[in-house]
Amino acid sequence: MNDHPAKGASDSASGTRVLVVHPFMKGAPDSRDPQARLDEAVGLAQAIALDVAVAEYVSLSKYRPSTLLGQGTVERLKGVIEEQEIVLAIIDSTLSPIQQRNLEKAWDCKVIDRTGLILDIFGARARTREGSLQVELAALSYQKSRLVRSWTHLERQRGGFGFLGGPGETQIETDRRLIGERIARLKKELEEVKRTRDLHRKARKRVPYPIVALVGYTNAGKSTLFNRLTKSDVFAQDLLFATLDPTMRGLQLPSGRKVILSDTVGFVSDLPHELVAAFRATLEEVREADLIIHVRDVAHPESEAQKKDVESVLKELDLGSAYEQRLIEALNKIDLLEADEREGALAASARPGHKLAVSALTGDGCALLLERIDSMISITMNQISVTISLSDGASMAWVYEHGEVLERQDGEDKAILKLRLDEANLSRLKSRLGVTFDD
Ligand SMILES: Nc1nc2c(ncn2[C@@H]2O[C@H](COP(=O)(O)OP(=O)(O)O)[C@@H](O)[C@H]2O)c(=O)[nH]1
Ligand SMILES: [Mg+2]
Repeated sequence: MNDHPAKGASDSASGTRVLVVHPFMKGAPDSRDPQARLDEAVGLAQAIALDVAVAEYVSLSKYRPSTLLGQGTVERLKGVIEEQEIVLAIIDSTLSPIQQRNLEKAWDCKVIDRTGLILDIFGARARTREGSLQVELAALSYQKSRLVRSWTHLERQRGGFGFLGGPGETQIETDRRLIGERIARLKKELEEVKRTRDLHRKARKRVPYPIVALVGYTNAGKSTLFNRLTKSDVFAQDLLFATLDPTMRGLQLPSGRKVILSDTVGFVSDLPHELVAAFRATLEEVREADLIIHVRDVAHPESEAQKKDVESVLKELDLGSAYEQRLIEALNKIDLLEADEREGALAASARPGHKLAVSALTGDGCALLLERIDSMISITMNQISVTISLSDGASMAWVYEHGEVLERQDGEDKAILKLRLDEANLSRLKSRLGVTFDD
């Protein structure tokens, strides 16, 4: 069980010292690479500035109801926790409330599971009202389910008295009722926020610069790329809100055009289903982005599956038709590829298109990426509104073929369309008869 040494990690961060454990079933049918899983969990912990002192994966030969981990492992880790002055242990799995409590007792430190950790991250990162509400809702539902599941145990512990509740009511029931009420209130508020969402979005759209959002899996290298691209940029330091929100920074492109770069919360594999809504809400900002950079770890064993996950979520975010026109796929970590694979990737990115090979670590390909962002932003900036007669089928078809239709309002005999066009097509459209440009 202890055949892989505990990995010492950064001691530079001043945050809470944590232990990260990724337990996996020995010989489970779909057992994926445990090291990759562990790396992801460590990445998640670092996302909220926890100081990962020790990280290891542990194979389980059987499921142990009391502590999940085997007794030998629990004892061995107790030594590690004491020696390393760990104050928080993260178990990258689902713990029952009883397992959580037993581990806390055995180790004399706080213990959280994967859902708890992800909830914390979402809570720290939610930027919109809708995002915060969704996260709070998920957190309360999580808490409530824990109360339900620990019911018998706690009731016995309390001796069955219910001092605080009504007649015959136990504390747990009171807690559940309070949480239930809070959940109902949150749901109502959430409805309201969703209803007025579009109004807010329009108001916020007045940010004077286009927004470029980095999306992708945790550990794909989003933050590294974010730092690399904005590192020596004076505009980044100039922006007032750069200091207020560390996940947004200004960036001046080679042409001199200024944009805001936004580092979003990362995707995680096997996201607990009760967190899906909260996760989507934290991605709300991506809907406002003028350009999306999908950062991929091409050296990851599950790179293709991750790509599909990200794409299917993006599709559901209601980003408008043909959002792919506003997307760049950054094939990151090419420094980890074999030389010939790397050459192939770099050659591919020299061709015009939406794929670009980079290494956020070495800086390879980053200059080209900035240029590509520049040229794509100049395309996405041409947002226009035109009126086309409904009988002019040819113009209508042309617009759909060459542009991205963002909005369409059909009248009696005319339609008003809001669309994005690149420079060349814009001038072509201007020479078409029967198309009127609004304002
Ligand atoms: N070898 C290599 N490692 C990278 C590269 N980009 C990021 N990393 C490493 O991958 C890990 C996760 O990076 P991070 O930027 O935190 O990923 P994020 O979760 O997407 O923000 C860190 O250990 C980085 O040092 C790269 O281009 N090459
Ligand atoms: Mg990050």
